[in-house]
Amino acid sequence: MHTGSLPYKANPTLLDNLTRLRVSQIHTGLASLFAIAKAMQIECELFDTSYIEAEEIHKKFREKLIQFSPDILAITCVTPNWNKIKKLLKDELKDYYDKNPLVIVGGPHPTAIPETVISFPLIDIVVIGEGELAFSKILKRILANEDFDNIPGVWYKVKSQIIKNSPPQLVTNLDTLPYPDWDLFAQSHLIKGTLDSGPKVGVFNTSRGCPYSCTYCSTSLYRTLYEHEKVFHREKTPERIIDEIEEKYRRFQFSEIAFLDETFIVNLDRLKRIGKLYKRKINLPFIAMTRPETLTHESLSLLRDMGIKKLSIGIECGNEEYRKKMLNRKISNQDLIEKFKLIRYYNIKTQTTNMIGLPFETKDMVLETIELNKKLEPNRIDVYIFQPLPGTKMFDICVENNLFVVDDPYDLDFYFNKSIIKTEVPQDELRKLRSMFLNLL
Ligand code: B12
Ligand code: SF4
Repeated sequence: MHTGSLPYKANPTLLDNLTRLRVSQIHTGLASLFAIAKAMQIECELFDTSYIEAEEIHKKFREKLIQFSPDILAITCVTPNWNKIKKLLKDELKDYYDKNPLVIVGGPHPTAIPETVISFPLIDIVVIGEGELAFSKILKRILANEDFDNIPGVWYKVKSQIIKNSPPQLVTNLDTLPYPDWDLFAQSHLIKGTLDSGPKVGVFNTSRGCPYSCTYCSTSLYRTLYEHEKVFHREKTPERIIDEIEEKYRRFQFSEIAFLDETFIVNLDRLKRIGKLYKRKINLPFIAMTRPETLTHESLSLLRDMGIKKLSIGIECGNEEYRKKMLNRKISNQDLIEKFKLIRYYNIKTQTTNMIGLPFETKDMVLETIELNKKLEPNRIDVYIFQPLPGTKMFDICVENNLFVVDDPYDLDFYFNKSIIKTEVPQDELRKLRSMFLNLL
């Protein structure tokens, strides 16, 4: 085993998106982990593939390994990056890097299928779920030259034996988290759009644990994972949120804010309290995501008074029955139309997110989604071709019904441009239908 026995120089390299994303944001999960590592005086560098051409990634990674010579590689992994990460580790660690670093992988993909991820020979540790508590303990153990037993949410290898510790623990009080550390990210992550001169956007999480359970989303997996915890949805206090934004504003002077919470409005009382402080102390335009159910005169007037620019709202499918039964989203089309009217009344822009190519979805149903978007009159429409995410109910439905048309169900297209399941509507037609959405604008 090479864990716990090496003389660690304690240099975790945090490896970001392994796909080139022209318009990407600071990864708030990694920023939180950087803060933890740095507080322990651990020297960190980021290998960030956001602005690297796909064919250059391996070469640049090799250069980074030589230049930084890390003892630990800490990797974040979403499902579409899994195969790329495996290839990178296999090609570059085995042949070009003789140091045998400790490889730790966390994020949504290992959280969904830890068994598969830890079984990959070059991976030593998998962190399931929220990473702060586990990562901090792992680093302490490394520094003390101890092994990783009894760290909740951590699976690790001793020789080839896999040790599975107890389920992960949630950070119950989010105010105890360190302020995210943005220093290792290129400043271009703050720039909105593809032009270097675009407005600067600061990204923040104010809560964790979406209270809903859509069948295609990883939230239901997370909820099951944390069944033993008393509270799943947690919120930072308004004071902490404002302080965090102010601290970052002093350093980075962004002109807009994007709140990354899955559902920004859960607790109206909290929104009121945030609203007051936000207006007085921050007063920057912002965007947020929320569930349509949460939109009322009261919540919308609060958001407007805070200076909201745009709300992003999931529609997903225009067929009411499919949306309710298959996606577990129970709002009616008529209510959606009313909600969007109400948003317009408050002069707030909207963006809808939609999926097409869902299991058993017919062409008529896709046309219903287009029709509904037409009625909602959003300012921006995002449409993704559905791909099942591991650990979700929809993934199980695809397995049960033998819908996968690929050998590897984790080989997802990063941009959700193609389907990997048997769809009622042929792929070419799906792409044509997709462009019909954009013609609505
Ligand atoms: C906002 C958001 C985005 C934003 C911003 C992401 C960002 N900059 O952080 C944008 C729009 C850019 C985005 C893009 C994508 N997203 Co997104 N996103 C989200 C959302 C709603 C919140 C993310 C967030 O802020 N979380 C809070 C932070 C603090 O948590 P975190 O990043 O997960 O990190 C924690 C843990 O995962 C863990 N961890 C993560 N990495 C590591 C690494 C190590 C070593 C350790 C120890 C721990 C660890 O510790 C962190 C701290 O607790 C989530 C839903 C969710 N519930 O998470 C989906 C979610 C993460 N996204 C998802 C997807 C699929 C994507 C895209 C692939 C889609 C696309 N092609 O556009 C890309 C991938 C981008 C990338 N490389 O990460 C899926 C991932 C599912 C999966 N199985 O992979 C999720 C879960 C939503 C879903 N559909 O279920 N996303
Ligand atoms: S509301 Fe959004 S984040 Fe919450 S379960 Fe549904 S899709 Fe996931």
